Amino acid sequence: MVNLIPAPRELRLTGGSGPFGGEVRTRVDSSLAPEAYELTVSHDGAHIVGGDEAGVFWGRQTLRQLLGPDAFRRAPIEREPVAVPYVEIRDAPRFAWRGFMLDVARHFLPKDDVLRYVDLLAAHKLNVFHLHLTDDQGWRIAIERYPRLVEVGAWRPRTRLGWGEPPLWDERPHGGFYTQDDLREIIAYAAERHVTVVPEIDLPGHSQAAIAAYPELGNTDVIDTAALEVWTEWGWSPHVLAPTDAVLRFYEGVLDEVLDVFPSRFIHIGGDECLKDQWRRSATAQARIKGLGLHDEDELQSWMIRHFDRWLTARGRRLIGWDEIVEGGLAEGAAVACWRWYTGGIAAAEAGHDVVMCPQQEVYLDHVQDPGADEPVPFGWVHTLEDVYRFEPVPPRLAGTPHAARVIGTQANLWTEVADSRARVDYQAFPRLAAFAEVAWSRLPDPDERDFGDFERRMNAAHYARLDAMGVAYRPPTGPHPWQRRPGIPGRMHHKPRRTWHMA
Ligand code: TNX
Repeated sequence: MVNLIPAPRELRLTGGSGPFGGEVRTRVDSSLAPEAYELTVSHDGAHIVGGDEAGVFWGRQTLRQLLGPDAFRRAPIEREPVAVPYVEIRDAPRFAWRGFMLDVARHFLPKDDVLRYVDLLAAHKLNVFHLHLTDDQGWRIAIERYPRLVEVGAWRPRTRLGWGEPPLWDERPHGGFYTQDDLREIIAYAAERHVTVVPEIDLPGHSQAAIAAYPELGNTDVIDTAALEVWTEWGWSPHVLAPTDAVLRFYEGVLDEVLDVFPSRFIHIGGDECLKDQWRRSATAQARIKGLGLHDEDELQSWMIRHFDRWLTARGRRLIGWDEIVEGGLAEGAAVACWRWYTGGIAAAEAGHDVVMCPQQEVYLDHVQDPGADEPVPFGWVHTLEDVYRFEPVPPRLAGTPHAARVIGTQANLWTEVADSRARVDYQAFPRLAAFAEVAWSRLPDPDERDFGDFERRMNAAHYARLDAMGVAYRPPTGPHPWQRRPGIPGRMHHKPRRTWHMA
């Protein structure tokens, strides 16, 4: 809620234009909710009271918005004091989990660019940074006891450009990884900005890079995994982990080191898009199914997920996975990141599990943002800025029921099959991530009642200038700049689905 005290009353702030400096008095008052804040600007100065340190920090971000676009530069450039209107703002987030997932596996993003994304998230009051660290096309976290994961798994000989037939290739080798100290640095930098970094180690599917590094992780009784390379295609790889004790021990070893680096309560273990064909043909997998008294391969996957659920719980952490982990029975303490419609999320919430809503039909930022012919390598469904602004994380089926509280938050996901550089990631993320941030933080009306015109006016009047000050290569409202197009590289676009919220 914002109460503007009538203009022209304003405070002149000097040196307040840097992100953290300024003549601002702050204090914590734990009678306010976590992350809540009160910001007062009056003749008496600028005051921020936060429910905790995070609340104070979010209050500072709001003050920064009031200071004008130059407050979003890395250092102050104002010589004159900046006029800030008198305000009294009481504010608190709707959701505790306001997330952004970046896929650094399909295309590696250097550490400095990841740090910059922490700044971008913090400026938008997003507080969870989910790093998708492993996939078929690359393994990005150094694991000391298994050095080949990055020696072999972090590199691929070439990269598929777009999605057409016959295939187009970028013949440059691609790769990269973060050392554990790089990740510690990212985590510490994020913590200073009240952002939690959640790691994802994807299993048992999306594991071809790991199998290429350690062939014994694959289903060696049905294929010759020694010949496997880090994948250069996009899509679903048939090469999945073998459901053996040795593989469980190996991944416990991986996760041991992950826990040592990442203080996050939640650890993401993937669980998505696991093709079960090799398990169907593997005598070892079938013997496991029989030995455990399971019905089928779906239950075998659940058994693996359950194993890591218990393993993480015993170490004081909690498992989160993609909504496939609901199939074949959900592990006890697991939380679900719901990416396929709202379906798995509704089932999980009704069964008493925490849910983060991130449906690809609504908030996948790798999906194309305009139906126009100039969009670079268009992929997925069209999610315009307005579509994202009208995204509602709590579906009608849960709204108003006690299960709604199980939706602990929402997340926008950016996969990088075709977003091969920082500029391309910026283009996909912005301006839509700004709309998403407002959805995640504010209590907006139901989708159809939202005032998108007002949001657009605020974007045009202020926020694009802030993004410019932060050096974000966003998609201009009029369409891509000529250098943002990728003529000749084919995409793969779907037809627009009906708004899915009404259906759920
Ligand atoms: C689905 S979302 C995937 C990713 C792809 C993405 C492309 C999810 C859990 N799996 O592997 O990159 O679609 O939009």
